[in-house]
Amino acid sequence: MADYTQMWTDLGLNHDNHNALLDNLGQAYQSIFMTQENRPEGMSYFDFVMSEAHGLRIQELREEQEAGRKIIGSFCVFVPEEIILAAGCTAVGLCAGADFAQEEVEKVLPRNTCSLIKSFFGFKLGKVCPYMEVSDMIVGENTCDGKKKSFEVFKEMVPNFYQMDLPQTKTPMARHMLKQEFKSFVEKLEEMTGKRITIEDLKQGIATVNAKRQALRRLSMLRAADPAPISGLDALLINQIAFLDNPIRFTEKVNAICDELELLIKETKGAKKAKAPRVLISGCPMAIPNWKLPSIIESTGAVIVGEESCIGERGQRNLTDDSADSLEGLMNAIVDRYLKIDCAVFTPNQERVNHIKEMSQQYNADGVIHYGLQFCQPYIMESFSVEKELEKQNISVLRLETDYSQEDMGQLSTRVEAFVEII
Ligand code: BJ8
Repeated sequence: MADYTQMWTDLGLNHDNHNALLDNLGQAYQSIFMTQENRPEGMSYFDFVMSEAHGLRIQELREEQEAGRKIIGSFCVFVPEEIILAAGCTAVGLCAGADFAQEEVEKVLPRNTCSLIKSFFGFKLGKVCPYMEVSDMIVGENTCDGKKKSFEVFKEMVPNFYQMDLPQTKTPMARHMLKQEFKSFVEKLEEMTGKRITIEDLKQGIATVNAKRQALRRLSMLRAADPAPISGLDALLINQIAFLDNPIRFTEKVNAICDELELLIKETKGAKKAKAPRVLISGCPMAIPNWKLPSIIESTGAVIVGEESCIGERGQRNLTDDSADSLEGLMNAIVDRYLKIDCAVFTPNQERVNHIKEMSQQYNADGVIHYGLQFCQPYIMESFSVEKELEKQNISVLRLETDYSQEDMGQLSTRVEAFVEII
């Protein structure tokens, strides 16, 4: 890796903390990803992106800034990338997948807050996330109570914070509200950039994001093969990188690895053995670098064949209709697309259970592991009805609750091994 010390200093990172984080991450990556057998060659690009996630990619973002682009950081798939690109800005997902500076975090947040929220506070307080520090604006969205109340504290720490309100139902009134919110977001970006978004800009933004989602969808579908041509860990990594990388380059690389996977499928070559137990993961998002549960699952010899998650199919599966020829029409299409996201903060949320059933069938899963982050009420509450409905269809379910610590590794492994044996 080149020397990025000056860049990190300019961004105000804390060197000691940041070096400690990079060391830990590097070791975890080596032991989790680089020890896998039968990895597709196309993974070398994604390994490279990861190795340069705090280096070259940040340098690129700073070069974009120098050329006049604004960088918009966010925590949720409800923040529309189409609109950000149309405004001539770049979207990045912010770090929220590892514990950091927990003692400091617990001075400002209750202990029983989910790990994802504590994580982004820790990255801010420990000054270790270059994506957060390079962002010209950070968007926080009112989804669960944990996020929206924690943003009241978080916005005191970041000068450039923008709060987006979101509905919790899908009624016509809720749709109207989301549309108003997205319109306000357009106005905010136009004010920041001093430029009006045109129909062409929005069509281009939609085309870029649709192409990215189509490539990820293609990758998902290829995992239906037996043997699965790519491990769940590698597929998750690609989905995580979708939030960091340049979208056009990323799309090309995902399509390239899909070409390779198609050949592997023809030759019945897989990342795991044929007839390996096939697991679908469903639940809370696994933000980078949260690889704990997938690595436990795949170390049993099982293969993860899909993620019903925002970093996975829930976040990426629907395309935005780009056929309208007015800004109003395109905005309507964007609202319709985003209202299809079946996050557990919505009530009722039958679409999510239906989608889990669909995914289990489509990817020939032998069982579903429901992953809930401790203290995440929306997903943990919903996990009971998910389990009931899946069991009616004879789909085996294991409900797990965990956090980002390593303390429950032994207990989780025991439960996952027992589950994999029976499916
Ligand atoms: S659209 S899933 S990315 S909100 S884990 S912070 S829900 S207490 S992350 Fe999410 Fe958007 Fe929904 Fe997707 Fe709260 Fe639960 Fe924590 Fe969560």
